Amino acid sequence: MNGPPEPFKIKMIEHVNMPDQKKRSQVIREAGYNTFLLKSEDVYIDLLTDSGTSAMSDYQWSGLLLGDEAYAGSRNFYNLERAVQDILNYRWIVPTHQGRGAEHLMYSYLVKPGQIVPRNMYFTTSRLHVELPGGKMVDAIINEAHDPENLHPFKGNLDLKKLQGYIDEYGIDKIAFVNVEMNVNMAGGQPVSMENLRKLREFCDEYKLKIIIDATRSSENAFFIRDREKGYEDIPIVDILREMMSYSDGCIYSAKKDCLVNIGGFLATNNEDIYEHCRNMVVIYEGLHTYGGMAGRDMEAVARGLRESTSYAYLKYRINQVHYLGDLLIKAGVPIVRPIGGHAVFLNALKFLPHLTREQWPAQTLAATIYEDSAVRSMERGAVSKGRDKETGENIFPLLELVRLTIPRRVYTNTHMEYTAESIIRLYEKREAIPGLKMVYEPKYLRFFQSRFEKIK
Ligand code: P61
Repeated sequence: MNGPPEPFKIKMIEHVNMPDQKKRSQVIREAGYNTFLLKSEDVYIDLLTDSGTSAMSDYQWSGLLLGDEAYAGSRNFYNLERAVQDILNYRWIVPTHQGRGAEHLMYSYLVKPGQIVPRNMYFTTSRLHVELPGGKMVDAIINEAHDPENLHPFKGNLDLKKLQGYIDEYGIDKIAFVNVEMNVNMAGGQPVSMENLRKLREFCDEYKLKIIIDATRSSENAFFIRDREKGYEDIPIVDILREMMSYSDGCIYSAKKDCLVNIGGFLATNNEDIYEHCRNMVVIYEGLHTYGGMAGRDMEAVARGLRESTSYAYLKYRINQVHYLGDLLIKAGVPIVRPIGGHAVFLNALKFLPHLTREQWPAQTLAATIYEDSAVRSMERGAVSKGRDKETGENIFPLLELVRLTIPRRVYTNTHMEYTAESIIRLYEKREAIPGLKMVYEPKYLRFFQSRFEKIK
């Protein structure tokens, strides 16, 4: 057997289409070779993202019927507040419509013009919400994270020497706070160790620096701590999560991932000033502080999903499925980021398509080609996502030029994983014949969502 069997059974299914080769070639061309611009109905297996794409449980669905849609003081808000207090160990919570709503409130309060925010590795929306109030996000992850083949078990760790370097270079007053993402998305879904968090807290205490966690994939990070870190083998996931968060001053959370819901988010903190400010600002941008842009029923689903996400049996099955796909590709020699991460398998496009130049957008090309081959949708995570240098306007070409095959939670079977692997292996065998792309349209913000490309003849 390929790992633990599913700790659930399937109660309802959704039909999907398999467009033929002619249709696939036509629609990907019409989408400007950008998988974000494809219609969902033209996709057979959707590995674009694990965000908002999970299958909810019957416990969550039944919670929807218990939505208290009062404008103020909904019962479901208090259920969510209790879940966050129980599991994440924070006293105060401010709900938001999704993760970036929480980033906006938290980061616009904490960042002053000219300040920098060291973070293990950038995420697109996080960086933008640091830049909009005049800040700059800088990379503070260990060097191993930039090497797709390095097998460090906690490639999400922060490098305290890099942090010290930023303090020496910019001065302590210029550091807004330290930002730590759990199971670092852009690094390949790589976890942060408890030891690293503990040492980071000691370091930041010396300088009176705040630590804000991006806890979006913290349950999956907690799983890796239990699996890989000495002393945590038998500790319940909830206790691991509570300890992780205890080293921080607050968190932002996109509930669309680990909380197994289609929409929602929040920020949470033990810092009264942060809470006061964000509770006030949420009414301008999101909605009243007891719903923050979510319906009562959405908050109930988040509260229940957050509790479900701490089941060890569920997390083991979940991460095992991601590893199942990754292992099929490794066995066939396909270059992927290792160790395999928590939410996705990342293809190393620079090694997959070494005949393309960086300006021919290897990861964008590979994502489009996979769709054309098999109607499997993936996502570029390389230079198109990274964007341009704010000062020089030049394209930045990061070391990691990746295609993300992101596995929605509880949605696909291992046969879907096999179908996906077969397509990628087939393409790898004829990789020299794959032509690159040129960019023909580029929007100003978060260009990867809407940019358009043409095939180079
Ligand atoms: C994703 F292509 N992630 O991975 P929101 N922090 C972190 C995230 O992963 C995250 C957010 C904050 C998405 C959706 C997405 O460039 C992209 O609830 C670690 O999406 O607002 C979201 O949370 C923001 C895809 C976002 C992208 C931006 O697929």
